[in-house]
Amino acid sequence: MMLVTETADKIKRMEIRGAGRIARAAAQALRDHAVATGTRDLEAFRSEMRRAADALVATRPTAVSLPNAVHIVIAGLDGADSAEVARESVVRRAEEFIESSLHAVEEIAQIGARHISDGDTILTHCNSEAALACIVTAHKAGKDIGVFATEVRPRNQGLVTIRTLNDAGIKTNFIVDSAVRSFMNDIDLVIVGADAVTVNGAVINKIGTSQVAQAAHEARVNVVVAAETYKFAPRTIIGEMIEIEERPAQEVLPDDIARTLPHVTVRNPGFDVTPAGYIDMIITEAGAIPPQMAYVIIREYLGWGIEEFHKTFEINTRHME
Ligand code: RI2
Repeated sequence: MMLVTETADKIKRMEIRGAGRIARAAAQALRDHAVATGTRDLEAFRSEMRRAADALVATRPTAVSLPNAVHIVIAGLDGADSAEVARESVVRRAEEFIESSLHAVEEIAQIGARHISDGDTILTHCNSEAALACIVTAHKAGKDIGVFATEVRPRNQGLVTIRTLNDAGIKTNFIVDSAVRSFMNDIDLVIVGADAVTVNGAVINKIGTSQVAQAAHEARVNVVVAAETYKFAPRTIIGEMIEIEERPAQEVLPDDIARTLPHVTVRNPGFDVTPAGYIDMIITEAGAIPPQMAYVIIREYLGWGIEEFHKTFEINTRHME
């Protein structure tokens, strides 16, 4: 479990962060763990892999890319008839997932770049490799673009974003989160990433995204979300809600100050929900879709329909009788 514990710790501490990156890191950790787990006993191998899967999924609750990736990687465990077959399946599925994830970001970049016109000023919030890939690809295609990037309190992911934009040679304005509305009239397009997309097309992304989208809506600026299909949340089909991670208070207010303010409670949700009505389109590797088509992605691309959940329903119904 050493490798898995290490990766899990890095994800928890946000040393590895970003919904796509944590999904690939989890797949890689499962792959390496499968190789390192030498047992020839099928049951022992299965339970070892399931323990590893649980440890990875438990690190951060919101980005659904993480459980989706883990689910994809260990999906062959049940059908395997030997530890060797199970091991091969984990290794193959993990490698395929990582490759397809990287490929998906490239596809999204191509599609997203077409939505950016010469002369556009784009606003992005937080640090999304999928959103940035669209912007950088448009720039590389010779389009003259400028970007407004937010600071992203409290973890300052905006610093990572402006480094990438700067290194690509893109003219960038760095603003505090609360300046978004002041500059919205200068913006042609908002592009953000996603940690999860629910069946009704709502997008869960870094805290502040919904304010950005609301300001854009008011100013009639289109909001585009760049999200790989594995960021769509299958369990929202059965009414499950996405858990919004609440992070430590110390990220917002240092302990020595907090101690002097006994009546003050810090609230630090990491994410918020932007309703489908504020989103013009979601760009996936399967093409650009209106947010209302989220169910089609969950069904056709992730392979989850309501049938997958029938077992859950049967158990619940029996329980109610
Ligand atoms: P990509 C990040 O979460 C941000 O909310 C970002 O918008 C989203 O994941 C998607 O990122 P965090 O890990 O997968 O910074 O597009 O909390 O890189």
